[in-house]
Amino acid sequence: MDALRATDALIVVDVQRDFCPGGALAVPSGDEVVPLLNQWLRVRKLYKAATRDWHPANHCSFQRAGGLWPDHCVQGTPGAEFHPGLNVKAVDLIVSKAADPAKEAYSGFDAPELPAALRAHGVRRLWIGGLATEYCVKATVLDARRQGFDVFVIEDAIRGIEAKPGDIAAAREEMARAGSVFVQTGDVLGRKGRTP
Ligand code: VGL
Ligand code: ZN
Repeated sequence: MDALRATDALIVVDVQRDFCPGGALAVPSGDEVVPLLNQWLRVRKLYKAATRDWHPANHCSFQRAGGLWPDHCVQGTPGAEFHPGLNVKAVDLIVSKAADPAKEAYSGFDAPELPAALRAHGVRRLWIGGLATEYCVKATVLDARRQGFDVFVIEDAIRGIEAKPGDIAAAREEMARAGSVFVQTGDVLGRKGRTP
């Protein structure tokens, strides 16, 4: 397995209360990614970004506006907070996305400050985990590939919604077809979360 490099970055996607069990749009076992991503957040060498879904109360993706989803991750509400166990203090950049009421934005790259910061830091390769596999993780991974980054998907640190059977598998296939590589945390960081 590839060793981590100084030109690598971690992107933690949408690990927020509303996407975890008990939240408004809970991803099954979504909270299980937290201890794994905390291991990644301990790696000093990585530039670290965390995206958050950051909707205004009248966002077009909400069912009462004709969208697909129950109200979730409304700016400034408890559901929009990062999971309380996530080591947010270790994050270098928080990226808020989908704040325009008229636009859905699943990808972290929809917020221009993410690609700008990655380029400013000379980042070439991305390690990506978080929620949800078929939506914001997939969209972020595909945009990263389009923008020329090498992408590693942290397989044990993603969880999906599986609105219908096969959705997660299809998303994984799409990410693999786009040239991203699936890795396990322990294979990269060592079994005890040792930092290489
Ligand atoms: C997401 C559905 C709606 C996600 C965001 O973070 O994957 N999914 N908004
Ligand atoms: Zn959303």
